[in-house]
Amino acid sequence: PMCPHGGIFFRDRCFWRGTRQLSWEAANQACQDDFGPETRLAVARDAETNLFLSRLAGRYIWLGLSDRTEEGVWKWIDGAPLEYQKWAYNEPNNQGGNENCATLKYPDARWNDLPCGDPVSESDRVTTTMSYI
Ligand code: 2F8
Ligand code: CA
Repeated sequence: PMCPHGGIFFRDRCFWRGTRQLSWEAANQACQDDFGPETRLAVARDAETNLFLSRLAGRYIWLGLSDRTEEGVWKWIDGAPLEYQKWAYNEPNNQGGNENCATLKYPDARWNDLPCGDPVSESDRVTTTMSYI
């Protein structure tokens, strides 16, 4: 199957690689603005998708995963239950009590929680939009 706007098809949906550095909320909004109302930050529902996303991104990206509504209760943005998980060692650690959004790190493809408002949290780190229908 083909995806519009240069998207890449994997499993059952289209993914797009973002290029901007945005907060989690702004990145998610950009998904809808750029690719349509059904598009959200990516959900890494299993190991294969997680690795696919990491390779497609080639850099740090936001996942559609947060515990913003209830600390410690991580929820995928599409409402799917959090079954597969790939947190980095000692993560999520809610550093400073303010880390409620998950990133997919690169190149190890493990997850870390970061402040949702961070566009770029370290000089060698780039957070981008990643989205799916
Ligand atoms: O050591 C892991 C730790 O590294 C940083 O904090 C020192 C990350 N925070 C930022 O990059 C803002 C933490 O999220 C991470 O857990
Ligand atoms: Ca963290």
